[in-house]
Amino acid sequence: MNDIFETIKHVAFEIDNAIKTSDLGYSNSENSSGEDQLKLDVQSDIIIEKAFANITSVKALVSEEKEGVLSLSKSGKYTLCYDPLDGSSLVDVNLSVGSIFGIYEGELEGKNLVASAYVVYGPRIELVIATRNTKPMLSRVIAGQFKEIGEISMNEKGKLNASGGTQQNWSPMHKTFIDNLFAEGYRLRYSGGMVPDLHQIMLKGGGLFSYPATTDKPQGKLRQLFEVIPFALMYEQAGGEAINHEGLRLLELIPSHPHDTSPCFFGSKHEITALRQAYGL
Ligand code: AHM
Ligand code: MG
Repeated sequence: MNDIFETIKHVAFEIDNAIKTSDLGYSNSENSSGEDQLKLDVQSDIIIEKAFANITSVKALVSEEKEGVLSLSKSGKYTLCYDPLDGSSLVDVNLSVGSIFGIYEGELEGKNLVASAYVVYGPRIELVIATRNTKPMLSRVIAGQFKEIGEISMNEKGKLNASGGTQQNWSPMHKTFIDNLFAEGYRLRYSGGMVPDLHQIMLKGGGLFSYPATTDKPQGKLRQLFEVIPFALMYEQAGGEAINHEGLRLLELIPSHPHDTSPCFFGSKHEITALRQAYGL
């Protein structure tokens, strides 16, 4: 998989450059989830597609910005599912955004995710890679090259709380749970970009990130293959947990369509235990 990780490093520089220099307007198209695509979403998708076109270990690409599965190398072992520019609507206000990659071997379901990676485009470029038997490894660009900084481990209990979705549309159960966390002293952190928000919680030791089922989005917003499942591996390998609203490990999700979404909760062990109690799971 090293060829895949090296290619991700390469595209990270290109996407970072596009973020810093390109037109921030909308394209004339929508993605499969019915969202207007920014020119940057499309450009980032093309950067990744071109970079992986000749990587023989990759048999197919599935992108948040493409409708179906794009076949690549016949001899390839892995399918790369990715969100080329998550949180892209935050670029115009100059907040951090990211790219997320899930590497699957076999059918596209949680149990077949073998590794995941994400890039944070912020004041610095950072990359985190996790596999089934390694903790998430943080690298940071220093003097034009990615340099390994160290493994990420979460504490048993954290202090941060990030809960997405329109609050008006939360269930009373979710609202009570979140209110109780704040009453216990948790601090709000939510930028609206899952990559920097989940990254912050992991690096600051722990806490909880939720994107719950809401009345307007009963299946949540975040996509299983490119967002939810890759980050579930990160959290589990860092010593945390990642479950859905029914208590199922996100790494056990079986999407029936590449763009399926799922309510999702990522956190340290203490907060996920509290969530299970509050949700009666
Ligand atoms: P995107 O893939 O269209 O950029 O949307 C994903 C983003 C996540 O980064 C973030 O956690 C969530 O959408 C924010 O949604 P909301 O504003 O509903 O809380
Ligand atoms: Mg996204």
